[in-house]
Amino acid sequence: MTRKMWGLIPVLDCSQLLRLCPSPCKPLVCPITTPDPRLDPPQRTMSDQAFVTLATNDSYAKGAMVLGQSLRNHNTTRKLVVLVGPHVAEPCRDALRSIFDEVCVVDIVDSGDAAHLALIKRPDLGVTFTKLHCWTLTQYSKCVFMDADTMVLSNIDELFQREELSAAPDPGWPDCFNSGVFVFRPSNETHEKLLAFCGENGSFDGGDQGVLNSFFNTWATADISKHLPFIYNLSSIAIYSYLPAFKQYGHDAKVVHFLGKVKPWNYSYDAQTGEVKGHSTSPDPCQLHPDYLLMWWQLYAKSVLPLLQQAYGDTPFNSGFVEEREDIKLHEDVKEQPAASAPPPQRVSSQERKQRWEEGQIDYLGDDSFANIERKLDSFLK
Ligand SMILES: [Mn+2]
Repeated sequence: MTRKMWGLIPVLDCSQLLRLCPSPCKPLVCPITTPDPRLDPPQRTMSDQAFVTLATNDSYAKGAMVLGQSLRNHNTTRKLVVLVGPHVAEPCRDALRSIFDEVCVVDIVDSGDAAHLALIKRPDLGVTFTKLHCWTLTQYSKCVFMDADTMVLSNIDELFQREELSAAPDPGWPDCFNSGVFVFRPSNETHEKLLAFCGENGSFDGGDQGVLNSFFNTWATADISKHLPFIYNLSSIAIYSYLPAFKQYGHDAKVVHFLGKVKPWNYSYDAQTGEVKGHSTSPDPCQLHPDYLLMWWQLYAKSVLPLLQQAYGDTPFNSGFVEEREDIKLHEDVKEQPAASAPPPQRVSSQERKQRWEEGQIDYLGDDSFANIERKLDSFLK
């Protein structure tokens, strides 16, 4: 029905979704049990397990701060670790230090070890090698890696009951896992094997996801307990490609992943009106769900920006906030006068809209906004 109505290409169909889950009746109930404190002393579990993320530049550092703060807000009992690339500015590292337990600077170029040798063979995979560095965090027995463009919506400490390598399916090719959220066991041996593998085989997608899927190549078939439910890595792209599923299961989402070229920090935020700005000027159509995007900015405004302001002091930096400028006010005055000869906005026919949608030209904030699609769906699903 979705296909007929909207010409959407569902990324996950029902059978694929149900395959992720042990019971067709309760597809989102997964076999995660609460640990018995008598068997597994919590203080031990807490200090030798960690959430790990990666920031390669100042923009991703902001993402990492929002992620770290979202984990704190949901009372994680695990340590928080961020790997930072050599280009992350000192004030950003300072701000990261106030959220994370550990800030590890990873400079593969200076490392002089196997990672550096691999980098010489494959200079295109620099960021991937930096990410693979998470396997060297052997002070922890188990970790959950999360991309800096993710944000948690509830406590997800139960992920530590999963084994390496557990991850959720990728919405684009569900037989591959998405490497934005995964459970792993730090090990120097695994790290070296991964580097050697990388140097020899490269990456089929040019990034870490290709390498990791080729390395952990039995994920799709060997052990269903290593398939994390999709709610642990809900990519904003998938919301629009299978909206009825999002309506059915979306409220259980625990991690949102801002997949795609445009990231939350590419927008700006108007603190006065509480609105996220900058959609129309973006070259790529916005694929981020407006509610999650707003949540990201609200968290940033409340908890991250004050840390950055403190760290930067008088030095100017890109806060991402819309500044109230005199020229904007001037512009408003000019607007009061009747517009001279601007053509009226063209109405697009339903057929044309369908065609544009299929070509990927989606007006997420206008005709194809989530609210409009939802209204249309509601009228069919009643
Ligand atoms: Mn990502």
